[in-house]
Amino acid sequence: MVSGLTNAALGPPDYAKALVQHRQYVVALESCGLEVLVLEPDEAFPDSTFIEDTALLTAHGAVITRPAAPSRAGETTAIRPVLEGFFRRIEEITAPGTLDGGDVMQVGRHFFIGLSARTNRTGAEQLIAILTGFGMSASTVPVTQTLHLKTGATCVAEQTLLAAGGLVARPEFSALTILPLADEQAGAANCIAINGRVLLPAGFPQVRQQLADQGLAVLEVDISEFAKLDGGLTCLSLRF
Ligand code: CIR
Repeated sequence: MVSGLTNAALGPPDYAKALVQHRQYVVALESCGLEVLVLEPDEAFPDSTFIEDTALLTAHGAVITRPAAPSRAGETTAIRPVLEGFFRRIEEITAPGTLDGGDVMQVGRHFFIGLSARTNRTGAEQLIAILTGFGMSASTVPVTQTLHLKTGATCVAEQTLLAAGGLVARPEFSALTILPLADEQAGAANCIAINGRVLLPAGFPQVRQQLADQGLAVLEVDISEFAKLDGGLTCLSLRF
């Protein structure tokens, strides 16, 4: 993973520290009541720890994505057999569509799909058609300031987003409650809401308070080594 893609000028990750943080992340998920299946490392793909980008898992079926970064293109091959153990219905994004799972944000029964440097309109349209076929709905949101949609906004409670930068005032989110982040706290936008708790990246005490003020139970998880590769909390797992 030390050879993973990055735009962050934070230096290379410390691999030993990353392994410890990954174990702590798994423990945090388990403490929220989840059962966690940890896959074998895939040394051929340095970014494969960011497994969220390879698939979208829904209550009605799974979708294998088509990651845009050339070095990540083969990651989905190893995911299919794993998903086959859990899902009867598995759809797939196909060329020329590209889509990274980090661009897909579920809010209730609706999915927002970020149009980003990684997810193109064709990929988004394919996903909208698939989700509509699953009996769910989806729509697009432009993403210009962050790698993925969920780098800048995540759903932390029912119909409620924690959002940063240009995503705070997007008209697509006008029906939702937005908890805005100050610019210097933007790194906290990628949270995971699980079973009544919110996993928050460590190091953002103000945001911790902001979430606590909403009555949310917060659990901090340090993922500093993954942030060096532009990764956040959601990227490290597929949750269903
Ligand atoms: C990449 O550039 O693809 C990885 N270094 C980071 C992926 C982060 N994934 C995510 O936000 N879902």
